[in-house]
Amino acid sequence: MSWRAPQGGGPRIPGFDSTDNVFSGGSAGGPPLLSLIVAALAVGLVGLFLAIAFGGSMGQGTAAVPQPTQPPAVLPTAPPAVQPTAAPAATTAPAQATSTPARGAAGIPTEPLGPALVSGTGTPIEIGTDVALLIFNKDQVRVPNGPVTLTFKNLATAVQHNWVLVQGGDDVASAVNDAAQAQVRVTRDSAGSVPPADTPGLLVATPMLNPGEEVTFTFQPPGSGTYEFICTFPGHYVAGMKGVLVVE
Ligand SMILES: [Cu+2]
Repeated sequence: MSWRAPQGGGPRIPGFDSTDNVFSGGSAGGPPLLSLIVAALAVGLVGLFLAIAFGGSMGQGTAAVPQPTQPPAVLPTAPPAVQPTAAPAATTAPAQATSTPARGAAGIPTEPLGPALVSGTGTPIEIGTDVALLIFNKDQVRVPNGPVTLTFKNLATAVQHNWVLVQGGDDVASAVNDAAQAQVRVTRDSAGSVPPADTPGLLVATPMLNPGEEVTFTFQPPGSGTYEFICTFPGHYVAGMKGVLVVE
């Protein structure tokens, strides 16, 4: 009986009263723990958002700084790379211009030459060639004493011709023709078969004209007299391609 009392009074001991433990622990610690957990979560979330916000903004700010720095670093580098490329191109052009005088020095004239060549205008005359034969279309032309403006036309369809006036007859013409042939060995081109300007007996000479070409120029004959004109293309003078200019 007595043992029931202590046992019955067992509930008086809080440690043995499971009901008390459950109610007392649950009712007293439940609300504070939840509040702490929620608060911790809230603080954690806020901290996380702040970390992301600041971290993101700082990250962007940090990345934005190097970006403006990189473009300037690339742009100054690109233009110098292009400019050195353009400079060599400009250097190539003068080299080509240098090769042009070299061809002129080879002895192929492109303009009329000779000591009788003058500027201005004179008595106009026109001399052509035959279409197929190695002859001029005029074997004698008469002009008054004074400047003469000649238009020479190569009317041939397949042969080069020129017009060369000499001070003298066949002897001088032959020597001038030989001087022209010698230029072929220098130029290695039939277009170079033109007597040099300082050839003795030469008055004026046109460049070698291709079929269909013509040239107009003015020259001053030394005075009244008869002057022989010839074509100095290889073989043409000896074939009879010549005529006379009579200055009255
Ligand atoms: Cu000819």
